[in-house]
Amino acid sequence: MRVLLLYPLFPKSFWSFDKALELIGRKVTLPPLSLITVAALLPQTWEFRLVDRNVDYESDADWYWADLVILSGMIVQKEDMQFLIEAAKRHRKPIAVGGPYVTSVPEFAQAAGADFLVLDEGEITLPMLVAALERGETAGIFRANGEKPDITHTPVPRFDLLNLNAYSDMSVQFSRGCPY
Ligand code: B12
Repeated sequence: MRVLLLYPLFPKSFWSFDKALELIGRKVTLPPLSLITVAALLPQTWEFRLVDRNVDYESDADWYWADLVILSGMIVQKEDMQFLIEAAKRHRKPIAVGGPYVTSVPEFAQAAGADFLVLDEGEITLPMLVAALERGETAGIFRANGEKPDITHTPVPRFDLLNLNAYSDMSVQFSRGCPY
């Protein structure tokens, strides 16, 4: 399975730090830790390409290469998420979406035409996606139903998929969940 992981554009804001980043020759502050974690959780016999659209754009060859497209994102990225879901449909590629925004507002991704909604925490719901794909299913909604993963079992994210020189900082995950 060839998986194209796409991280949608952030609008310019305080958090983009674009002028400061220009001074140090970097494009973005932090990498998409979600997508490199998702890549580590999927079967490692699969092939992955990651495009952070805040760094570079995917090519026609990337779309052609992919068997499955995977998106993540926050509420501020919803405009580009919508664009990418529609682009996947135009390219006739199955698209699975997850992460904070679609977990909060799944109807957004459904209305945009996403095939698989893989919600909540990927440690629990990604195996459901893999099983559905193995059964030949072409759509589905997967939820963790309140179950929480033990992140000490989460594999090391696939940092090798990133263009490390594009970022001013790196992130690591050391805890999960807010008690409130
Ligand atoms: C790091 C971070 C940032 C970084 C972003 C770095 C980056 N490139 O991603 C910075 C500091 C820039 C940032 C800024 C903002 N952030 Co922020 N941020 C976080 C934070 C603290 C951690 C995210 C993270 O990397 N977690 C570790 C990874 C591994 O976890 P994850 O992303 O959740 O992924 C897991 C699951 O969600 C799931 N998953 C995720 N994607 C996918 C995709 C698929 C297909 C599947 C199956 C599963 C899956 O599986 C993963 C493993 O379990 C979260 C809060 C939190 N503790 O989660 C908020 C959070 C994501 N941010 C949030 C917000 C609102 C913002 C801001 C808009 C705040 C503001 N008002 O300005 C800004 C926007 C930035 C901008 N440029 O405009 C919200 C998003 C809410 C929403 N529903 O969309 C969160 C959830 C905080 C909150 N509770 O409000 N943020």
